[in-house]
Amino acid sequence: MAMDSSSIKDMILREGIDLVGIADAGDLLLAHPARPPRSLMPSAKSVIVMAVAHSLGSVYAPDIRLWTRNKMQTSRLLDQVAEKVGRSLERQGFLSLPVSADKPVEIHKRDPITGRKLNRTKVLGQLSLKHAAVSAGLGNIGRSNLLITERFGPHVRLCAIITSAVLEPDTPRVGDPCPQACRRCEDACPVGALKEGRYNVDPCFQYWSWGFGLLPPATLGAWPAYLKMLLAHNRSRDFVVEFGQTMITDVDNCIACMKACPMGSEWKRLRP
Ligand code: B12
Ligand code: SF4
Ligand code: SF4
Repeated sequence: MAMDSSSIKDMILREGIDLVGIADAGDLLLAHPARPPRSLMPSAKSVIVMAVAHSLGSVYAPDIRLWTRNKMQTSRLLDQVAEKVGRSLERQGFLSLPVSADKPVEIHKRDPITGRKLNRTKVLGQLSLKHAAVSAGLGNIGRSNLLITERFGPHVRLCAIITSAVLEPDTPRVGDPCPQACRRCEDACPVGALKEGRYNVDPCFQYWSWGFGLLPPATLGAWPAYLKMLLAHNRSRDFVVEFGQTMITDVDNCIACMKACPMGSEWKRLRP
C-alpha cells in the first residue's frame, strides 16, 4: 500500500466505512478540557477520522434498545477497521493508535487541570471524535452538540486512528450546519439539556444513564422531589435487571436529539 491519503481512504471505504477524512495532528480543533493527539502519542502527525451511518430504521425504532444494538455494531465495524488499518500502517513503519468509537472513557471527580472538586462527575473521551471529525472535513457541530454530516446528518458513529504517517489533510468545513429556524433537537430533549444553542452535560448524562429527569440533589430541599421520582421509577422498573443488561450491552436511554434531526441528504427518500 502506497503511503498517500487517497490509497488509505480507498482501503477504509472498501471495508464498509461510509465517510473518512484526515486532519493534521498538530492542528486539530480541541474541546475543553483539551486532549490533543500528541498528548496520547507524541510522534502523531495525522488523525484519520471515520464514520459509519446508523441504520435509520434503528434510529426511528420505538424501543431504543434496538438502536443500542445498532450502535454496538457500528462501533464494532469502526473499531475493527481502525485496528486493521492501524496495524497495516505499523507494518510500514508508522506508529498508529486506534481510538475506539466506544468506551472506556476518562471519569473525573476532580477537574483534571486545576484539581478542584467538580460538583458532578464528568466523563471525557481520550480524544474528542466530534472535534477531530470537524478538523478532518466530515461535517460541523450543530445545535444538538452533535456532528452533522452532509450525507447522513448526525446519524453516524465516529472513530479515529492517530498515526505518525504524514498524510495530506482535508479542509475543515466552516459554517453553521443548521437551518436558521430549526429547533427540533432542543424541543425534543426531555430534560432541557439543549437550550439556545448551548449543551448542558449534567442533565443529559443523568437522563442518558438512568432515564431520570432530575439530577441528584445538591441541596436538602431537593431531596423529597428526587425520592418521589425514584419511587415512581421503581414502581415500573427493575433496576437490578436493568443494571445487569447495561453491563452486557451498554444500553442508552436517549437519542432524542439525534432522532429529531432532519439533516442528511441520503435519508431524504427513506424518512417516514
Ligand atoms: C462522554 C460522551 C458522552 C457523555 C457526555 C457527553 C459530553 N458532551 O461530554 C454522555 C453520556 C452524556 C453522552 C451523550 C451523548 N452522546 Co456521547 N460521547 C461521549 C464521548 C465518549 C466523549 C465525549 C467527549 O469527551 N467530548 C469531548 C469534550 C471535551 O467535548 P464536549 O463534548 O464538547 O464538552 C463536554 C465536556 O467538556 C464536559 N465538560 C464540561 N465542563 C467540564 C469540565 C471538566 C473538568 C470535565 C472533565 C468535563 C467537562 O461537558 C461538555 C459539554 O458541555 C464521545 C466519543 C469520543 N471519544 O469523542 C461520544 C459521542 C460524542 N457521543 C455520541 C452520541 C451519539 C451521544 C448521544 C446521542 C447519546 C447516545 N445515545 O449515543 C448523546 C448526545 C448528547 C449531546 N447532544 O451532545 C457520538 C456523537 C456522534 C455525532 N454525530 O456527533 C460520539 C462521538 C460517539 C461516537 N463514537 O460516535 N456522550
Ligand atoms: S441525548 Fe437526550 S438528554 Fe441528551 S441532549 Fe440529547 S435529547 Fe437531551
Ligand atoms: S435538529 Fe435542527 S437545530 Fe438541531 S442539530 Fe438538527 S438541524 Fe440543527
